[in-house]
Amino acid sequence: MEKLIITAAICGAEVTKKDNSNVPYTVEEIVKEAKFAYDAGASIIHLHVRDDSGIPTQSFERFKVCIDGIRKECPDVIIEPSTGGAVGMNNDERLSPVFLKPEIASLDCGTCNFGKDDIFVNTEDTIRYFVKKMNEFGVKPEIEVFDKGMIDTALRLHKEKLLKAPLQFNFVMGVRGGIGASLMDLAFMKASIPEDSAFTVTGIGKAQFTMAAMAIVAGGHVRVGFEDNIYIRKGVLAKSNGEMVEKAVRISREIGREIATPKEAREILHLI
Ligand code: KMH
Ligand code: ZN
Repeated sequence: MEKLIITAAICGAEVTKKDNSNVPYTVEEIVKEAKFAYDAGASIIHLHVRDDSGIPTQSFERFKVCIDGIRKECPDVIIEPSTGGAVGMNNDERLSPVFLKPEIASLDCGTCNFGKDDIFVNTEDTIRYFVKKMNEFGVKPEIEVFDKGMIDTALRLHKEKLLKAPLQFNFVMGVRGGIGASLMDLAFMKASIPEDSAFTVTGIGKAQFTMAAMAIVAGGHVRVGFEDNIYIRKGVLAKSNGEMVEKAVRISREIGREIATPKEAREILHLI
């Protein structure tokens, strides 16, 4: 089987130090967490940034400093900034890291309830605007889908040649408001994308490692990290993103699937 690409979503925008004191905020903490994840086997860092007090920001300068810092410690890692940011941010704010011309960035392909009282808004016009900017700056979109209809939206844009093959999907499964996190849900999502696409599975909360195991067996790739889950096992807070990556590596190796280096990940995702 193709080697496994592990993405570490080291920080996110929602989780705080109150949830787990190891969630990184400062540049130094973000770089340290990226390095732990990279050393453990992550080839992609999915990056959100915060100000020092922990408030999510899409500041161009903050992204630049964090990316430069990560680059120093993890020279070949793939850095994938978020264009999702946090609920409530405006489009131009969200797009700012694209102007740093990363190899890849997230592209959220639909609107959904996000938790009990938040709505994560991505209208079709927004998605088109983001794709055009990403194409203009040579950034590959990782298509984030929180539900099956978002795959259909992406495929519509693909048909119009706005999104170019091979597509890279991230199935985010178990968000309150999105698709669930079960084997049946994953089979449905996998069957809905073109055969030449790649997919990563992100299981939210307690679904993180069960969905990771399913993705590994199904030929997909895996995302873990504080953005999506704060526990290493039931009731035990994770010490670092590195600890979560190590667990994904162990599961994969037990099943007989080796881990991709950043160079191999670039080949698999056609980034080179
Ligand atoms: N923070 C969420 C509202 C992404 O990175 O593109 C959106 C999110 C998705 O995290
Ligand atoms: Zn994110």
